[in-house]
Amino acid sequence: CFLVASEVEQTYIMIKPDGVQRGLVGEIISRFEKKGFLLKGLKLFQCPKDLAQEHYKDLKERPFFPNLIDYITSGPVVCMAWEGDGVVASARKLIGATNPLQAEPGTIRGDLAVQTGRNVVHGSDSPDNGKREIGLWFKEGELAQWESVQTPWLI
Ligand code: FUP
Repeated sequence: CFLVASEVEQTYIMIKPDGVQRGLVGEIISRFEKKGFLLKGLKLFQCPKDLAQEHYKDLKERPFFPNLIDYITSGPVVCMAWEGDGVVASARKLIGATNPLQAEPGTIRGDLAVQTGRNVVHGSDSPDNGKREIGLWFKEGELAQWESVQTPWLI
């Protein structure tokens, strides 16, 4: 008999060039670590134009698309894969609304950003897109095969 391990949910989180330039990398990573998700992939990366276009292909017809591509490729980004139950929706909550002026205080965008076009961080919007985006941004072998060593609960 074959046991198929149930797939753990993963999301693609990216600190955008403004987050890197403003020295917010540690602060942003911290929020996901403290929440308790598992870090599976992490790298600083200069995104080529074609990858940015593929990543945001659903927004291709939008008027802000060329600016979005220029922004994402304007400097290095921090690519991350995070894992855990419900990580996709939870990460979106931690990140906050697309427009930082509408993002709640306590969220990353609510605390750290002002402009939609400089909203410091990306998070996948569904588990399927999580898989798609991790596949786009990471190569085979770049994700760590590890489980966090946590102290077991006392009860
Ligand atoms: P989000 O899922 O919150 O990242 O938001 P979207 O996928 O709708 O948008 C992706 C990125 O496009 C945003 F992070 C910033 C940019 N954008 C604009 O520049 N103007 C807009 O009106 C909407 C989005």
